[in-house]
Parts: sequence; C-alpha cells; structure tokens
Amino acid sequence: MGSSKSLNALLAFVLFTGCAAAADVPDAFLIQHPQGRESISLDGEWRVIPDPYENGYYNHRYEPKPDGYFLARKHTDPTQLIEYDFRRSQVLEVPGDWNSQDERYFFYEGTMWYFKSFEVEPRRDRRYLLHFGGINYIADVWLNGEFLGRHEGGFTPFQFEAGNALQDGENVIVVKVDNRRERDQVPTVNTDWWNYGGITRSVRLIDVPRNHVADYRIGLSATGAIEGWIRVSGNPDKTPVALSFPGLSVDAQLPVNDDGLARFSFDVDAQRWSPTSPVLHDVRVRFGEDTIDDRIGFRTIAVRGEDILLNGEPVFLKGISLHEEALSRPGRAWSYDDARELLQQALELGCNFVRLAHYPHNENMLRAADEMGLMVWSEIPVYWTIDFDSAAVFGKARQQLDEMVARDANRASIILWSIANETPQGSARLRFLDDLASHARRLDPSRLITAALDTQTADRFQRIIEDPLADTIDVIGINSYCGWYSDAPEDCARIRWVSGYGKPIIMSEMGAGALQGRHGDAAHRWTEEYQAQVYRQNLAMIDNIDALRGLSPWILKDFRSPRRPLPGIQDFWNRKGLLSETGKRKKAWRVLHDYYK
Ligand code: GCB
Repeated sequence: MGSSKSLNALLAFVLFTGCAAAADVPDAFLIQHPQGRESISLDGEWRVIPDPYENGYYNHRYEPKPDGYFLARKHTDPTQLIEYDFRRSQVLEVPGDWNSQDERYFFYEGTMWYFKSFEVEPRRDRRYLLHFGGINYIADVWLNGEFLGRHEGGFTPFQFEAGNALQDGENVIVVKVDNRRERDQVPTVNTDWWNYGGITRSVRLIDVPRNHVADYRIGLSATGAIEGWIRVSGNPDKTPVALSFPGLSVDAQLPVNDDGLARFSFDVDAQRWSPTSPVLHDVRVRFGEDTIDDRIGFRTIAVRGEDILLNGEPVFLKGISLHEEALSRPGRAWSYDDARELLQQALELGCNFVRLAHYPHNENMLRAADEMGLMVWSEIPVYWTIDFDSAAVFGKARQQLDEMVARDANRASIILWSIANETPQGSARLRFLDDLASHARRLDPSRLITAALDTQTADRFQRIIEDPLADTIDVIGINSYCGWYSDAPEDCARIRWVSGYGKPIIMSEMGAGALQGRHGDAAHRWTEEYQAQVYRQNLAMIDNIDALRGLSPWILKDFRSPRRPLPGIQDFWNRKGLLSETGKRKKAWRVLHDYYK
C-alpha cells in the first residue's frame, strides 16, 4: 500500500492515523536496537588532541596531507619527526562533551581528534559495525588508518562497516570531530543552546552474524492490529524470520521476500500503552543465528477535529520542554540514569508529556519515556533561520529526520515528530517544510506531525494564529512569551487566541527567566516571584484557547546558552528553568505542578 495513497484515504475520513505496515520501508542504513546486540563497548577513556587549525589534516598549503593524525603513527625511532603522539595526549571520557570536561574547552569550537585502541579477534563468519550514537557535528572516522566515512549531524546515530580494516589483535580508531558552526548546517550558526562538541553518545563495535536482523518496525495499526515489517541482511537460503510476542501467545514464521523484507499483521488483543499504564510487551525476532529481544508498547495516536486521541480517547498533554543536559553533573546527558533522573522530574511535576527540544535526544531518553509513561514530542534542529533556499540544507534536515525515525519509530512514547521551531515565514521555507512533512509521513504514517510556530498577528489583547505551515501539520505548536519578551504579565490573562485551522494546539513554549534563590517584587525581572507570576497569568491565558490540547512550557531546568551573558544572573545559563541547573525548584515549579494536579 503506497503511503501517500493510504494517507489521503484516511484523511478523507477526517480521522488521521496510520499504521506501521503502510510506511515506506527505508533502506537498512542503521541497525535497529544497537544496545541489544553483541558488541564491544568503546566507551571510556579516549585520547584527544585539540586542533583549531586542522593541522592534523591539512598541510601548510591547506591541502589534505596523506600522513595526517588519522594514521596515529607510533614513535619508534628517535630520528623521526612526528609532532603529535596520541598515546601521550590528554584523556577525555566518551560519551561526553569536551566543553564540560576541561575548562579550556568551555567555549571551544573546532576540530578535536579522538583516538582509542582496542583488542578484538574478528571471526570470519561475523560482520562488524562501528556504531556511534552521536557526534557533534561532523565526524570523519578511520580504522587502522583506513577511512571509513564521514557523518554530518550532531544528534543522530550512524554506523560504518568495519570490513577488512578490522585486524586481529590491536586496532586503532581515530575520529576527527568538528563542531564549527556553519551557515549551511542544521542547525545553523544561531541557536539558544550550547554547542557541545565531541563524541557525546556511546560507541560500539557491534558484531552480528553474516545473516542477521537489520531493522524492524513493530506497531499498532489504526484498527488495532500489530503490524509492521522486519528487514534481514544476507539471506541466501530464503530462511523465514521468526517473530514472537511471548506474553501474547504469538509465535510466527514469516516468509522473507527477495528484498529481505517480511511483513506481518496479527489481530491480537494487546494491552495498550498509555501514561497511566505504560505496558511494554516482550518481542523476540529470530533469524538464523541472530536473536534480538526488545520491549515495545502498542498504542494509537490520532487527531479528530481539535482533539488528540490516544488509543481512541481524547488526551490533554501536560508537558514540559527539556534540553539534553544532565541534572547531576554539567554537560550533555547521555546515560540511562541521566534519562531517568530528568524524566523523573517531569513526572514529579505532574507531566504525562515531554517536548525533547530542539534535536533528537539520546536513545535512552526514549526508552526511559516508554517505561515511565511519558508521551514525547521529538524534534529535528530545523531551528530559527536555517538556509531554506538550499537543496543541500534540505538534504541535511531530511537525513536527520530519516535517522531519528529509523532509530526511534518503535518507541510508543513518541506521538509527535516535530519538523521545525520558530522558522520565519516565506515561500522557500514553506516548500522546505511541506516537503519535510510529506517525507515524515511517508516514513511513518503512524504518528502526528507538528512544528512550533512563533508567528501570530498581535493586537493588544488578541493573537491570531496565521501561518500557512499550520495547514500542513497535524498539531499546531505555538511558542509565546507573554510577560517576558512581550506584554506585561498582568495583561496575559486578557489575551484571546484565534485559530481558523480547526486543529489541536499545543502551547509548545511559554516562560520567563528567574535566578533560583533570588526573591523580590513580582514586578522585578529575574526573581522567582516574577517567573511565578508569568506562569499564573499564562496559565489563565491558555485556559481561554478553545483548541488547546496541551502545553510544554519552557523549560524544566536552566540550561547553558552562549547568548545569555548577564553577570551574576545568567552567567551563560538560560534561566527559564523551573529548576536551577542543579535541580533546585523555583516558585513557578509549584504553580505549574498545582495546575497539572
Ligand atoms: C524560544 C526558543 C528557545 C529559546 C527560548 C528563549 O522561543 O524556541 O530555543 O531558548 O525561546 O529562552 O528565548
């Protein structure tokens, strides 16, 4: 079934929903469930060399040199001239951003070379994939001096086949990481978050049988069937693939077609996933010698008029936005414990929903959200004024969307794919985002598409939502800072919102800055009282929006931002958190908590 055809048919019934089986099946460019595979972890200590002039790559004529740092040469004889030595260089932890590990790199943007050696005895009957959870922003990877490839994009996984570059015994991997901001990137040069550089997520050498399960998509169709597909790699004997749900008494042998694809659909009555009952079902996929175990939740998500329906029932999204920054230490969050700690704060606030801003967070966040019962808005960093006229930039945005969906489409918690945040209106932008939305629907018709808009026609006490992108998306996100960037806080409650789109609206951002522990008059900026007042007034305002079906105020916790230098208050933190950077609650936390309860 062609996805656009199915989409049109469903739209004709007004109810928009979809099913995993109808999705375009992507080429297997990413292995599904890397942490469930046999692998050697390459996390831990790596040696690094900062290289702001890219001297390890270019010669003095700025030409690539054949004997760059990627050869990781050893000093074997005192007559040699080798002006670097990884084996005696500084150590940084991986996963980890460099900015928080050494204060010399706090503001550093540029190239950092990473080096690690490891031992392996490769078996000829296995395939080895070097898998990176995320590197910000461009990564060039060499194994034993052989170039494996380049990846661009700071928040999504990628892998390279190690192939013949992998040796018996000691192996050396070198990664050139470059986090310089450029106009033609996604995101572009201008963001309100820290440009953390480095190998920020786990690295694994995954070891799979030659014939193995590469990818799968398992979900619930609109009609309640468990549907999807499994893609295998290498299948000379046309072996069937086995799929079982032990708790549901399903154990099926599925024929695999010439493209390595097995499609399935089972009518079984599986208990649904929801925030109040986040049930995950054991899933086992077996193919030859390969066995993968996963845990997957089944739910539907749809829009009917101005309602969002979870499992067919209207749902209100009580949310909070968060950046991928750890609570208990500085820097990027990456571990399962980081994820649980952050999401626990959202639960204590009374949330059933989180907006993971403004880029795909690490996979642990999604797995933890599945387990803890939080619905998720997941987003690519098409943020502010990226270059909408550029086909190359479109390609980068689409690639990040592909990688995000490929990694996370089996996570029940994700209900919304967001394709943009506060992008400026114009024809190039509209074309770009329309194409991106169509692409997202082809990849995954089982979820809703959203974007955070900031364009509202303003009258003193009226806001009219007017943006042609609202015609395209399923759920309208609105970012509005009444009482902070505009209007006096006490005016917010009088503002009326008008939308002619007949679609659900989420207040995807609202908020104000406060330094935790700073108290005073509610009219004084940066006090907890001011922030609490802004929350009270905004909550009164949104109660007047007829189509409002959720909110994700800005933001759970103070986060690092180079745009926020005010001494004694910001010190390079965006202070709009309900929690300080170390997790201390501000007064506004209680205001939102009481609203949700
Ligand atoms: C916004 C952006 C968000 C910023 C926030 C702010 O509208 O979407 O990334 O951090 O405002 O604090 O200004």
